[in-house]
Amino acid sequence: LVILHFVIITLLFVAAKDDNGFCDKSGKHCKPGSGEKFLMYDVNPPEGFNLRRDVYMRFAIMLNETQKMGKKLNWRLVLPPWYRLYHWKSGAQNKPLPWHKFFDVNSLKTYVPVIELQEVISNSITPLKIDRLYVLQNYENAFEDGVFHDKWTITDNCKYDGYFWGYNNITVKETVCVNFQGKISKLWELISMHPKDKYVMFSHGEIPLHISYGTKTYWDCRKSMKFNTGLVKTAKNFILQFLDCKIEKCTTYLSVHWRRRDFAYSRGKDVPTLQGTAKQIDQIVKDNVPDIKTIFIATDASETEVKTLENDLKELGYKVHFYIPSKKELDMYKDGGVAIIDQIICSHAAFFVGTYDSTFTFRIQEEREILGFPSSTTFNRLCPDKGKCEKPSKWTIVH
Ligand code: GFB
Repeated sequence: LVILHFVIITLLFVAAKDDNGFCDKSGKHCKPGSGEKFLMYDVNPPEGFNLRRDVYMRFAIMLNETQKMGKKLNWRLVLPPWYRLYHWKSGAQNKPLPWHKFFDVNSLKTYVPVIELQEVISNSITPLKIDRLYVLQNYENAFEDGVFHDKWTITDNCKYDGYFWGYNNITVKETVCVNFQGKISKLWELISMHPKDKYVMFSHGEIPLHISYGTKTYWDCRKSMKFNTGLVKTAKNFILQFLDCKIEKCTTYLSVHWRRRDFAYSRGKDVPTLQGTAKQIDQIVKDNVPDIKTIFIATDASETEVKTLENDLKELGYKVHFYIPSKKELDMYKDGGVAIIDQIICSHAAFFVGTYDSTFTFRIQEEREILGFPSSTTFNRLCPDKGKCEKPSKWTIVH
């Protein structure tokens, strides 16, 4: 028994010293090897928080899927700090924000080995020098021969349009321009051309597509994206205090994600007018949850619009709530945290109504699927005042 023990320990030690690291039998618990490598990415600067969450999932799944096959065990996915997001208007943030501000990073780690960029930087004695930055670009014509093929081509024309997540001392040894289309797993082909690279970065991480959208793999990764526990606590306190509910699946209120700002003017044909919104919410309540008299609204609308909707709904006999942070809360949670609190409150409602084609709405719908609400209470949308109103797609959970 002692000899066997010795052999096992030696094998583990040898495996740990190997560049590739090792996984346990289940493949779930992997240890990186001595030659750690870092996969970094950046997203098209104007994209919002919730689209970025989807891009994270594409990279996380890309890494997890290879690790399940016992490969690439020495790679870690670097969490790209949140910096200068177009929709964050309050001015409460001007520094790059780490992921643990918004998410439970230990929970992310149950799915894939991730590391905050700040940690990578502070673990390194010299300023971070990325070995290769691949600037991804779309092909001019995605269907050249009438078919969409997964492919990439190295070109000689591109420019990095990001900000290195707000860090001005990060440099790049070599930039490679790549026209890319198709599944994200194809990025390994690019990476494998330079096996000695330790820090590899992709810009425009939104261009590669999910390996498999909506599958069990997708949901396993999605479930690991738990929010920061402080944000969850604040949202739950609000629900308890104002919405009279202390259970996961509340029965006391209806929630609405009312996306305004750029949606109100650039997607006018998909959203109701300011005047039409209250009438529509009233009809939805009457048709679906007639006993409910309390409404929670999550929105990016202006103060005047908020006041108008609040008054209109009150006139129709409803109690209306918005989560409005104090100055101290805004400083602490930032716009990103406030938006997450809004999302959590929407997630627990008896009935949810979202905005067509908003990723903010999609993430709430996913959260409700994880909580186990019937999908009829989740996949609902506000319609334009007049004209066609397509039902939202139902992306139900796969266990
Ligand atoms: O999250 P997001 O990608 O959703 O971007 P869409 C919208 C951002 O606006 C959120 C704020 O991340 C928030 O900062 N926001 C929107 C809200 N709704 C709410 C809300 O109910 N409460 C709070 N607190 N904040 C896409 C963008 O937005 O819309 C694209 O990703 C582009 O960049 C497109 O602008 C038109 O999918 O709704």
